[in-house]
Amino acid sequence: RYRMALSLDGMWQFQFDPKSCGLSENWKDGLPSPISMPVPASFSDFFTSGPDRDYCGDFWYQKDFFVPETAQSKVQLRFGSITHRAIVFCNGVEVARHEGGFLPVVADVTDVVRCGAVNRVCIWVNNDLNESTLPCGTHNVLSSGRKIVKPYFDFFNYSGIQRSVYLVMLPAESIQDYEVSYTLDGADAQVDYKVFCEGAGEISVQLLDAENKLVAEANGAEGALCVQNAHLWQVRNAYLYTIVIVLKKDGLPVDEYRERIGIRTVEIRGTKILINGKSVYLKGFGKHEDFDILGRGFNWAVAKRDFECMKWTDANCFRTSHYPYAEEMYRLCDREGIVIIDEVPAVGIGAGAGINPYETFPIREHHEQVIKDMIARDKNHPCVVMWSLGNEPDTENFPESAYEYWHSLYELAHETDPSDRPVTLVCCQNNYEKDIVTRSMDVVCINRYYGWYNLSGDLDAACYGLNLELDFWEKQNKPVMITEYGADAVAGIHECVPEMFSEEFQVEFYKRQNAQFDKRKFFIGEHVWNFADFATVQGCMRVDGNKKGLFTRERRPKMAAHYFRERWGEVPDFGYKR
Ligand code: BDP
Repeated sequence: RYRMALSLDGMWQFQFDPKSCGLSENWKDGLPSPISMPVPASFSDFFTSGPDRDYCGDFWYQKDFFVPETAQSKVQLRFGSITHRAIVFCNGVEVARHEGGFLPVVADVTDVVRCGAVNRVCIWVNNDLNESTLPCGTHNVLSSGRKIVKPYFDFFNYSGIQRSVYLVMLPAESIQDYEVSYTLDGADAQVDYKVFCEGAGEISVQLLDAENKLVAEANGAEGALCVQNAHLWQVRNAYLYTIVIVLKKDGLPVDEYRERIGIRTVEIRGTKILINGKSVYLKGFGKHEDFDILGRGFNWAVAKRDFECMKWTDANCFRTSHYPYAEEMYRLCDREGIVIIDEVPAVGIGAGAGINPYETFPIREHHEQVIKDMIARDKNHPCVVMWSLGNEPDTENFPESAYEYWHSLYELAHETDPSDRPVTLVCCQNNYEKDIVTRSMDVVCINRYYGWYNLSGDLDAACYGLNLELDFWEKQNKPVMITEYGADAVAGIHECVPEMFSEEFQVEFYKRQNAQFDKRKFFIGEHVWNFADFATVQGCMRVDGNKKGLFTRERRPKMAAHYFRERWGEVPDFGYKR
């Protein structure tokens, strides 16, 4: 009633800027010779030439849009993300600058837009990687002058405007943000809230149940809503309330904001993770935002298919490896009762060969900012049960520096989250005895490739090595889960004797290792690597991308998907290994 959002998705204008002359030549006013480009989508896979598909450097987007005469007092452009960095110009005026490709960019354009007229947004974007960016990487320059990006990570460096864009219109005095946290008391629950507004006024808050019946209300910017006989948000059995926040001035409403929330608690106790006081076993996947043609572009149809595939396997959880995903995914998880481990794009922190990344990579400040921004965006989603500070950094070569770096981030995440969820860091196949960071997290998350990258093909030796390691973790008295394990399988390759790359080997790999996990009471979850096959840079280890998916890139099940469907069908969400 008081605010409005208009979608600007669709065809935009686009142009590469290989000489980086766009800023000095004022492309902010209009691109000299643009082509059309769909938004949201990664630009890469539309192109039929290698240099275009693999383009690394500056590029621009442009769109003309109409702002209604009736626009509210405040006008914003909101991008779900722009990968990896951007400067946004509206009608030729710079309105936002942003570093990092996986969280929203909001530009206040109130002072530069013309209402009842056509306006123009032009965006300088850059997708290069270095050791001060997250994710980390570098580039080589070919003799032709063309740059080739070298990611320190195993996914294609898709970029562009990969999520939806909105023109947002708000009243002069508006609700900016809110936060909630929960305590359970027998059958009842208390929802503590805080509302943040721009401009003064009275605030009232209501909680409606799923039938839109009022169950609790309170007044003030801070307070508590008491819910009798609360319906809890449970894993794979979500119940959502609606929080309605109204801002009033002189007794009259000037803004209203509604959002679905779920009442649930998350807590670590001993070697268990408890949701609503009950120990949960996390079954699911490391995923990617990745699909044919779209690259990393958000698409509702792909998201729908992914959820159907996840539910079909009886999964209850995924990790947003290796960056925060589009917000739409979190809303779907809230609704489906699927749990998320939410990860920042801190991947590739390690230079090997005696170089201490914590002294040489200038990333700390940006890393802290991304953690704060991710928590700010996702804090109210019931589906998010844990924050992941990063994936597979170097934790063994400079253990003290690593501890100092990661532990300060661990504390930052705890301080930032109003409901103080568990915090983790996902560690790689390393010298786990030397690594003192991983064991200091709330949950130990390990990525292990016994039988694939090491002890390749030898599943007896793989199980032996895995058990040696599990004995070590057992002594740490922490909850432990595997956040990645897997074997590449090229769909359609079958063998009588399971050999690497066949579908039979992939099944055997998982069966053997799962049998080891099942014997360990402190083991709280298994995340297959990966949900689906995905695009990577080319290389001698990759046949048309990474083939560790349980599903193919077009989301057809491999044999291992059928195997997990059977297994997870028998592993309950709650109370497993009590
Ligand atoms: C792990 C990485 C993941 C890779 C995977 C693999 O965390 O991003 O895709 O290995 O090699 O180390 O398949």
